[in-house]
Amino acid sequence: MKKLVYFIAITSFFACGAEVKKDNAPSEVKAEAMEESIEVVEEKELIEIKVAAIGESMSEIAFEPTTLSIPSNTRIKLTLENKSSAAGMLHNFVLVELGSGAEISSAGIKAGKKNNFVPKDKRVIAYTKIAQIGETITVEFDAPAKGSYHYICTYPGHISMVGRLNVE
Ligand SMILES: [Cu+2]
Repeated sequence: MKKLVYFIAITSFFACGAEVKKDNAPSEVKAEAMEESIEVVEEKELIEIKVAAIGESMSEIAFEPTTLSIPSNTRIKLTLENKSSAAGMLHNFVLVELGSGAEISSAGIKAGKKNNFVPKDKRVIAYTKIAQIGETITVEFDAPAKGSYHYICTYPGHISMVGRLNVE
């Protein structure tokens, strides 16, 4: 006679929560790593600058003012207003290294409208997109190092639009 032996396997199902692994080590490590990766953001003074682009003909177009002075180690909030009203008088504001304006302008024409006539060039410090007639555009950027810089309009043909920014 065969003896049938039944093995009764009792499987215990532990409900969720019966044994929650208490191991905080990984999350603590993660928190430390996050703290390390958070950069200390220095609160910089915000300096507001307003620049107008004016003129109804190629001989009139200009920035107003043509000289700006700002303190160093600040954050600049620059507003460009296109005050021209004649058709096609579009402008941008491009802050560049002193003396690089002519090269940036011609490279800007190659960069084309889709790039707001601003080339990818390390001498470009900050810029606005092209402002339509009557449009106001604001950009924010950190003031560059102490020194003098040019601001130009890289819209094709507007090479006469130039100003000087002094960081003091
Ligand atoms: Cu212009």
